[in-house]
Amino acid sequence: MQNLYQNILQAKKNCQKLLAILIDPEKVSIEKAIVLSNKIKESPATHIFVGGSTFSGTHLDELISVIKTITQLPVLIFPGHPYQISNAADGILFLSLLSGRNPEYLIEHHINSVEVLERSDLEIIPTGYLLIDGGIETAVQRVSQTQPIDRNNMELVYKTAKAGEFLGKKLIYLEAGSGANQHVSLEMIRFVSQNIQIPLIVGGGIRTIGMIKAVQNAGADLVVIGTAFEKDTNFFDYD
Ligand code: 1GP
Repeated sequence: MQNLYQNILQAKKNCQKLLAILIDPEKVSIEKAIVLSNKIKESPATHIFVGGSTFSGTHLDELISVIKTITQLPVLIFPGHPYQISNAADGILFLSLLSGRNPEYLIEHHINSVEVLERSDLEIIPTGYLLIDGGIETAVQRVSQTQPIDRNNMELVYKTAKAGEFLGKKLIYLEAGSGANQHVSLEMIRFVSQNIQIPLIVGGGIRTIGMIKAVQNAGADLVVIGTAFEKDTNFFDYD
């Protein structure tokens, strides 16, 4: 069994930056997953994330199994609902939407996930998830019926992330939302990463290799890209 969290911590300790490619099961068929996985194998990705706020289909287990037959990379799911949990993955970012005040996304879905998680072999990684305004109304916002935090509100984002750390979250995830116009600002990433001890994930609206590097240099330990790679699987060839 892999020790996903320990590996993330170790990478942080060694200043090794991590990169996850997001596969949204809502948009990706099994056929497309095969193409994407083969491309991911040649890319610098260190993790594969599988998730999407609106997914309600039935091919999740198969999709993850296919990905895992093609790549050796760890697959982490980050479900917005208990029915988006798949035991075919290696681990789960067990998210609390700390930027919002909707009890369903703070505790209710978690309670409803207990039975399925107890039966699974997934490594469970408690994660504080903060939605930051990225200039568009995102699916997370719509589905969770919560508002993102203003992208300039450093203090609130920092205090929310820090409260998450005090609550025992093992990761903080700053999310501008898939397809965001603007990723989380470098200033905010710098401020949060300098003031928390746990690893920081940043995703949403990161569209170029230059942006990946800038976000990593600002302090993100793990960067997530979805749309840019999905639209152009040659994304990493332009380095
Ligand atoms: C993962 O939602 C992001 O955090 C993915 O965003 O699709 O904009 O890369 P993009």
